[in-house]
Amino acid sequence: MPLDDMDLDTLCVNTIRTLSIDMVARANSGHPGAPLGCAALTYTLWTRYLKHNPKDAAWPDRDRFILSAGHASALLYSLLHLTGYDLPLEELKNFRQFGSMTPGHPEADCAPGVEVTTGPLGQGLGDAVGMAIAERYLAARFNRPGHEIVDHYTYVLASDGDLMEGISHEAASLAGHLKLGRLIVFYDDNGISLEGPTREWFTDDTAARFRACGWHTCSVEDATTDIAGIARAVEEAQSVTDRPSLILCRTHIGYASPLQDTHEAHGKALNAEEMKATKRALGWPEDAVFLVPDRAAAHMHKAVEKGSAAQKDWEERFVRYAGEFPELAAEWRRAWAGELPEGWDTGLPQWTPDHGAVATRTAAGATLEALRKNCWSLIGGDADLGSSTSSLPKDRRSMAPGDYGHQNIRFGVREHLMGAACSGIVRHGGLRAFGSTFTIFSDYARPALRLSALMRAPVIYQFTHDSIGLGEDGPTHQPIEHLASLRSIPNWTVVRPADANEAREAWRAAMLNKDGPTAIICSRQKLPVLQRSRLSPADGLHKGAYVLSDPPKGRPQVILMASGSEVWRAVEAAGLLAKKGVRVRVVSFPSWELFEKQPKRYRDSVLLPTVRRRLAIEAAAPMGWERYVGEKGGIIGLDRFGASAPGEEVLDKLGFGVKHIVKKALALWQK
Ligand SMILES: Cc1ncc(C[n+]2csc(CCOP(=O)(O)OP(=O)(O)O)c2C)c(N)n1
Repeated sequence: MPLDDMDLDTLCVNTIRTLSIDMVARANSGHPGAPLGCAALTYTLWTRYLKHNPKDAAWPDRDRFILSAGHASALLYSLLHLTGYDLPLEELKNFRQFGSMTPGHPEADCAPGVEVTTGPLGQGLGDAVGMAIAERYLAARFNRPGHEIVDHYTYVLASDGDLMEGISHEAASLAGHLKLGRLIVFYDDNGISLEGPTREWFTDDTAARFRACGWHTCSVEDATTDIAGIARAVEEAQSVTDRPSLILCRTHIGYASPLQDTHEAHGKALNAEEMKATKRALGWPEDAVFLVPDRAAAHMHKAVEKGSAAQKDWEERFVRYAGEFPELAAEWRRAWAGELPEGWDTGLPQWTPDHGAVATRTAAGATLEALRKNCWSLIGGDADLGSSTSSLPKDRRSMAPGDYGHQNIRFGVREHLMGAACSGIVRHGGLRAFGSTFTIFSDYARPALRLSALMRAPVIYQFTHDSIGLGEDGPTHQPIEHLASLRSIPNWTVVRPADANEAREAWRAAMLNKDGPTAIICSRQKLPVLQRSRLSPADGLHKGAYVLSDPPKGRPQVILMASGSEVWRAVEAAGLLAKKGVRVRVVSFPSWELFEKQPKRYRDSVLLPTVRRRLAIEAAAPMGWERYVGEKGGIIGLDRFGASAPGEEVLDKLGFGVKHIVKKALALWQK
């Protein structure tokens, strides 16, 4: 059939299909199956329902589209190109090449319109829950009768793999509980995953599962081609406003190719013969490559006109809104410019030794309480440990189904989802997000933490119960390798405050970091508030490491450096060493990453290159401290798991007693 005779919808869908498989074939790598199967459903969504303006991918009230099945990236890139985003055909031809706008899996902002980084299955679904939460929170805060300034959907395309992953259970459960009616998920139910037919390992009744979690479900029998059926399902999902919706879409993976309905279609480029056969079956010229028929281009490009008009309408409505609510409008603009509200850090708590000993979790929590009051755009919560991590607001008011205008979110025992949702909230725009749990359970959020770093999403974590010092809960709850592990993630900032005042500064540093996630690592146990009239001020924390004290006279002979709960021990040890005639400098070292950002001159002024006798003290895996202590230095760390006993005793037994520190320092000094 000549292309001129092909009906317009089919022509457009086949353009998406063929572009996608051309990309994969050109790269000789990628995933042709899902784009062939899901082209019609995404085409229907993108051209009829998705509210977006390809010329302004950052328009705040756009619908969000999350490709949770990130391996189908060619599909997303084809849609972006065809609907008029700034993603030239040339970039489609450069699929999966170094420095292109079209990496193997979608990376946030690699091209305009790519909302989040996806690929590790299930993550996109978690991000989307965060986005839907952000939408409802902002709507509750800003919308006024007759002024629906925030009014958009979050759409997700999820695959079998997404729904097999554990995080999908967490996401379904919380989204259902919160009744996030503007979250609409398309499930690409093609019965095939990477290794073969899913009937051999995935036989859940997915619709029943989501319904049990409080979702609305509907299905499309032939989502490979039935555009009218897809449209009906979208409208049905949109009409259900009190529950999220799952649309089960029966599709054929690798549609029209010789590999249709087999797992070979999932992740292998079609060879030349298979490409020809597929194009023939689609009624396409079999030798055409990267062909975009004019009719298809013109039709899909209408998204620009439609989207610009929708955005213009929103902007006009916003002007009227700003006329009636100038203060809210000013707040809105500031937040969307990525700025914190004026006065965001005024009135933060201060501590003196007169307050007695204070756990850094308590101080961090008190700081958070003050920040939350100053800063409406900071939202987040805990994974069912808020009273232990001190992240609960005093009034205990939290987001609830239908009542979304509260800053605190009870994520429940769903750390992984909390991590992904926090990234989603931040990537939604207009908001900052935080999550809190025990440091040990950062493991449960690890895949999401890594992605937030990859996206440079400035999520803040308050991780507490930070070492063997937590005591009786024992080795299952005592983090050992977690500091090293978090520090090893590019773009992460780890801050482990030494006392209450450093905890406040840690929160300030986290709020000021717009470039990636920050973990504030806090103690369970109480720590003395350092005597700042004698020691340097706590705002030295912003430099990552700073001199806390120096010998009264003469050059230091030994440097003790420590983070968190070990700092006061280093200070005490320095006092005892002074009595033995050793001149000791004490360095509080809360953050390697902040320290590495300082000029060499500053770093040398703290670690004095000529003083080679340096001892690092940190109740965690020692890995990495070598770079700061040097060849002649030593480390008191942990190369074993902890033990269940009172915290001070465990610390003492495992080498963190002041006496042991003195002994090690003396040995270094005498070497
Ligand atoms: C967390 C995670 N585990 C494994 C993979 C590797 N992987 C990519 S796609 C896929 C499954 C493919 O099946 P499905 O999700 O149904 O996608 P389809 O075959 O329909 O394209 C797997 C295991 C991954 N991307 N993420």
